[in-house]
Amino acid sequence: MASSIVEAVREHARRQPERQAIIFDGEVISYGRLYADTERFARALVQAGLRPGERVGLFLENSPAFAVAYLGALLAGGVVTLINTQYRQTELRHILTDADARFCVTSPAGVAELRQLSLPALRTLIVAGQLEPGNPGAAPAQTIPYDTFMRANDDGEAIALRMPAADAPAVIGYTSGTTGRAKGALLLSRNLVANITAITTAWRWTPDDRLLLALPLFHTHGLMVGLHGTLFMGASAVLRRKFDAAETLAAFEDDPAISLFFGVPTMYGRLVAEAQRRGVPGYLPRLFVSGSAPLSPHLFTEFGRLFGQRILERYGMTETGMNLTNPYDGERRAGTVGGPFPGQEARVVDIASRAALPPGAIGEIEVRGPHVFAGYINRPDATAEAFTPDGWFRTGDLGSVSADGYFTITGRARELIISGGENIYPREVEDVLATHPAVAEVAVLGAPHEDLGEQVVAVIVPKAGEEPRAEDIIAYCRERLASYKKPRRVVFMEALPRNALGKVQKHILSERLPPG
Ligand code: MCA
Ligand code: AMP
Repeated sequence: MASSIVEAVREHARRQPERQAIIFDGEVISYGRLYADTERFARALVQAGLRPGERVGLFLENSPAFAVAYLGALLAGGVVTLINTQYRQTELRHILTDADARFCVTSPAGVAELRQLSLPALRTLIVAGQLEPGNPGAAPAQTIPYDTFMRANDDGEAIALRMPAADAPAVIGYTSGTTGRAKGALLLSRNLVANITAITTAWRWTPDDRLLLALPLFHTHGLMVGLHGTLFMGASAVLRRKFDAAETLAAFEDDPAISLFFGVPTMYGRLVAEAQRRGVPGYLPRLFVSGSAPLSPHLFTEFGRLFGQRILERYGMTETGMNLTNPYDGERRAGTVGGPFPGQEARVVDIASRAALPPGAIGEIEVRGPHVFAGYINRPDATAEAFTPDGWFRTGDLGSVSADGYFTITGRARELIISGGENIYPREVEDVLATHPAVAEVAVLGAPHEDLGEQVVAVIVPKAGEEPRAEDIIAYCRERLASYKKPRRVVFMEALPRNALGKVQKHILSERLPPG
């Protein structure tokens, strides 16, 4: 078995170079080409001065270039730092500085965003896509078009490349922190391999499978489940820039080879609505998987009724990849996330005593196994807090386990809003809104939303004499943070309910929200 994702790609390329790996915009990228491009990218990185362990930011939309840059950075000994393309100044400044990124692969739109920041450590910016003439790039970083970069070592000295070692740091995924500052979760190469081995086994992934991959590759779900599974198995993926329900149903109809679909619950809600309008395609994948946010039993049932298939719900985190899964064979139980993947452990513990709880009792879910990350970069305090002395990772999710081993996620020990599969920490949004000149106090909370699962609501106490408008509050947020973090509702109040210690009582606030 391959000991890294890159090695798996090399092996498939050696054995069957013509085998299809990625299909994008009608173009087929074979394993042979994918691995050849990966080596070229890796050599170009080494030639450009990348040293082992240096961070390479990927701030890029879905495309074959994403896969090449990802694999190439790993083969060159770099550590890939994943960056959500919706991130704006506040998030980008923090992540690129915290990760000390030396290289970044991005789009022309990404360059425009990065140009506004001061990032002295960033040496080279590789731009996939057409940079407008006269675009100065993002000095002081050297800005190079992706195609030029790929040719950089074509006639150069021979550069030897080494497959990533099992213990090599591989990927940093940023996950929101309770303090409003995202933490970089560092996964080692062996964590990625352990998790994808477990996933492919549990879901009976075969080389003949074809995945419709419309999830963003900068997240765990798209990358470490979708792309890794495909490349590990030597299977294929039809990669999309983004999700569209009508296009997805049309793809099932047009390409009967598509056998897998993974999505967040919002995508399943939209597939149901679309199928109600235009009918269910004649061909369907053999497996539909949902995760990243709770799938409501109602949606599970509706989908089953219409599509004749039971969605397999699973549970994961950036720090761990996938932890719990409903069974492939056997009962896929609505409202539950099943049990541990092969080779992994999970349990529910009492929040206060940390003792393991019996079936049915609600506590914090803890997980353990070879898939669990190495720690948060630059945050030994947060890393120490996240683990028990005997190596269990505290997920911060609340739940229970049934007597027959099915886990149910019932809530979160940390304040987190999940909107359309994107995570938002209220504190991040509060910190930004608190700087608005007309805002005296602010509290941000989640409220149910039909399409997105949850939506962001901001409750604002204006400064004396100020009358801010909801549109201005939303625009203020949108300029500074990823657009999905902006409030969808803004409610004005004269005061926030606080407890004796002065802490905002969000559960009371939630009850006091006017309907809307
Ligand atoms: C887009 N918008 C959103 C969201 N997405 N608002 C709230 N929540 C969202 N999730 C806003 C945009 O900012 C924009 O606003 C407007 O909607 C239209 O943007 P567009 O890109 O067209 O939206 P969309 O195509 O409808 O996107 C919805 C989506 C997308 C397809 C559900 O959010 C998505 O791909 N979500 C999946 C995220 C994901 O992969 N999560 C996994 C994380 P404006 O016009 O004002 O700019 S990994 C994870 O959670 C763990 C490990 C796990 O277990 O998997
Ligand atoms: P992230 O911070 O992107 O790693 O998101 C991980 C979080 O998503 C978990 O801690 C859960 O709160 C949530 N999550 C993932 N899958 C599920 C699921 N199937 N049901 C409920 N919550 C989920």
